[in-house]
Amino acid sequence: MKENIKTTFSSAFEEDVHIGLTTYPKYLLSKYIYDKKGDKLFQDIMNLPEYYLTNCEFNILKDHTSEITEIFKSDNGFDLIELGAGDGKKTKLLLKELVAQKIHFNYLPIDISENVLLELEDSLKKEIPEVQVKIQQGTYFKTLEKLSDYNTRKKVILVLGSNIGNLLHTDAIDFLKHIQIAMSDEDMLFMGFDQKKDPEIILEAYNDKTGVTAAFNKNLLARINSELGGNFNLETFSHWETYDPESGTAKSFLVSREEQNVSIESLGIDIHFDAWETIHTEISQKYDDAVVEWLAEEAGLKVTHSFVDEKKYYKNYIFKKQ
Ligand code: AVI
Repeated sequence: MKENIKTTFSSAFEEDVHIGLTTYPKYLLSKYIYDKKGDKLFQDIMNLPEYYLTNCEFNILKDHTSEITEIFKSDNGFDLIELGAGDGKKTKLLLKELVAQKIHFNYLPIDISENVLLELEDSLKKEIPEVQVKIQQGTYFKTLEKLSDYNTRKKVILVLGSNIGNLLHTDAIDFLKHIQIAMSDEDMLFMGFDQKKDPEIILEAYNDKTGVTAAFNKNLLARINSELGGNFNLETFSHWETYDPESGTAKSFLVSREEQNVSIESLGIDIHFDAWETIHTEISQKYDDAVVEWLAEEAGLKVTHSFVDEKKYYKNYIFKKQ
């Protein structure tokens, strides 16, 4: 590897790639998987038969819709705020029920992507025109801060998809704390947590036969090639998944199948890989009640309700401030 001399970077992506690939063992941050191609690959993952998470959460929302909306509602209406709204397929189950019950609420989906929000707004206009939608473009935390001024009536914050699982416990506590700070006493947080289960099922979910997850993982390298002038040969890296049933942590890696040098033009560096050297790319944490309760406690929250699917693969919890 050449001398590590670069100290100014033109983007956070550039800086994080530099740090991750010049550290031992090498790593890249999973948030950078999600460019346009990465978003599309994640959509494809959600449609895979092996990726049980989406269906399990859909079934929980479908089977417990009226129970959940009953807990959400409040005499003078409420604001339903969703972090990372996506296509809203699962949320629409709740929205339809709230409309059918003539419950007063506003729906405020937050997403980093304006495109996603406009598409969601459009589909809601067609499918459930009664819903009052106010899209909020921005990062979760900045928008949440703005929304904490929004304290005239009850807030219910939705975070679906077990997105928290991509964070280490310390970062997950930080994330929950930020939400807790934006909440007042009657507010609620409704969040999905993928559960510990047969390790075989977890490994299959992150290592599908068709290779979609491998392409999703390798999109990190594809992005470095297209945005930072890298010359990664994607064929020389294998996607590898592990699951530790003790900690509940699924880990994704890219493994270099040969000794090689990769150059990244905008960083002005060559990265050396030994044969079988790894890049750690993502964690997908699996939980049980004890861990969820501990995370909540650490963040100043408490669990008030939980809902599980038939197979007990996935749970949605409701939290309030302690
Ligand atoms: C977005 N996130 C919750 C997914 C997960 O299950 O960790 C991302 C993903 N990675 C591989 N497959 C799906």
